[in-house]
Amino acid sequence: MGPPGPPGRAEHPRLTTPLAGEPWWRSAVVYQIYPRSFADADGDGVGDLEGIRRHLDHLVWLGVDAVWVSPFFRSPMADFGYDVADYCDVDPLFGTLADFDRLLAEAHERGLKMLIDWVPNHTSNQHPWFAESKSSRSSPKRDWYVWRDRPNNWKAAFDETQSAWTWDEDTGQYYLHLFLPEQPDLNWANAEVVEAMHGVLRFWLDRGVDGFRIDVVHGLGKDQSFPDAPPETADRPWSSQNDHESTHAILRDLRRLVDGYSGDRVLVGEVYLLSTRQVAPYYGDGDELHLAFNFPPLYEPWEAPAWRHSVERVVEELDPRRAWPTWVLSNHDNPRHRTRYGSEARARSAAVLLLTLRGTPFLYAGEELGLEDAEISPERRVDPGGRDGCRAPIPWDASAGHGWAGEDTWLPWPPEADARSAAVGRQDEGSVLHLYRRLLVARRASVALRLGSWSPLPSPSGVFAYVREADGDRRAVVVNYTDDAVEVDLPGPWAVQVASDGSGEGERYEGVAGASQALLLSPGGS
Ligand code: TEU
Repeated sequence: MGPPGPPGRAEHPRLTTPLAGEPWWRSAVVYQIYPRSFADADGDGVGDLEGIRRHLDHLVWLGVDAVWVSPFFRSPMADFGYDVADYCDVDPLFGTLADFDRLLAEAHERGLKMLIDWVPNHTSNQHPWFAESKSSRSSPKRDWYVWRDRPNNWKAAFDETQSAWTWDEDTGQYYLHLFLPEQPDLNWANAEVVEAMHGVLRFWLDRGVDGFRIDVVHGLGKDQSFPDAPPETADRPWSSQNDHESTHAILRDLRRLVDGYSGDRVLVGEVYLLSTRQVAPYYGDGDELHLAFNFPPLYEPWEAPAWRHSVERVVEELDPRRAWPTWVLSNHDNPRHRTRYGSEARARSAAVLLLTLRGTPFLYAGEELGLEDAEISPERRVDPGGRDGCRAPIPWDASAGHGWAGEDTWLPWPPEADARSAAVGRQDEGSVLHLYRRLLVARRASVALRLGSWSPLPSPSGVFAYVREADGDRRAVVVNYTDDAVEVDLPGPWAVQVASDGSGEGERYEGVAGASQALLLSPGGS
């Protein structure tokens, strides 16, 4: 690794929106917190809301604009909170509603927006609605879930041998669950379900949240004839295939509800359909989701042609709709990109890419520390979907307990937890943590990076290069995906503003991108 870059002392200016009328979430960088794994204040080995509150200053120092907190609602935790038993209360494991209100107030005091996770496709089987629905065929809530005499061929998530239908002995019918049997699907074709779930959104909007990340949003509308999956895809979970037109009317109603509140509240949908063409319609005509996750880039290998293609797909599909893209490399469902790409140098370059593409980036807590997935021995496995590795606890310092109040954490620590801890990273200006901070400082100061246009630059094999531009402000980005230095001639002059390995920052760009290096360039340096 090259010498450390210049001191990361630059203060973060307040986020300004120089292009009048731009909602905050277009220029924002969102930071995902998986609450079990972030920080533990009460010593039970599981993170909690008070733990998050105590680390808000880390996020301010880092320079993110918004936080998305994965589910902390009452839950039997079959899917670690994505099985909700009460949408309007905090699970005692994570704290209380008062803890949430305090967290939200303190985030807002620091200028941070807060999104929460809304899980509308399914409840827990322990939710009182499901208990009532299951109690008899004539229950007034029978139709709140999906009951059928015969199953179709849909597969549940996590285990391709598992049907998406489970037989209920008591009432002699099957119920639908795109995920675990403990996660029965709500029936969004039922108007009472819609009204009840709108009530959940109002509950949190009235408390002041800035928006929602919507779980499995493409699952809501279902073909009421429940046709079989075609033979070619019958082995894949239906949760990654359900794409029915009736979802769009549901989304337009949600959008109207949310836009009725002041403050540019935002809906970010998890559209887990692995084609950008299928994701794009979920923005509607500016009247459905404000933002949608687009996962194809996350599943691309670390190769220039694959990324160029993936980014061009986004431009082609989203631009005609004037839909604003999102970018995500890591989350609580996938191996971290540091682990997937196989080296720290690549993970650093990926950070430059993530934070300079056109759209709203989502960071996953711990990626700013350069964390790898934890190794999970068979006896420590807890997740039915095999996703424990990326959910390892965040090491805050180099002490034995890494800043967690208890001794035994729910999952083991990630590799190099001492050296990668937040405290150690802060002391080292060459750390991954300081790289993220410099990139976030650069973004805040550049309208081109936050909101500008994007155009590809001609570049040699193994390199992906592009320009961002707005209001006379310009930045160029060069990402070298290869493990060799490559000459990349750009009509310049340019200066190195941020280098993934910290080398040459503030100096003239000499027309070479180092091995696995990415560069953010600003005009000048002649
Ligand atoms: O994920 C939806 C989803 O489709 C993923 O589960 C995906 O199939 C898998 O993780 C790929 O590895 C959301 C949540 O993000 C996830 O944590 C939940 O388990 C799931 O919904 C059910 O609520």
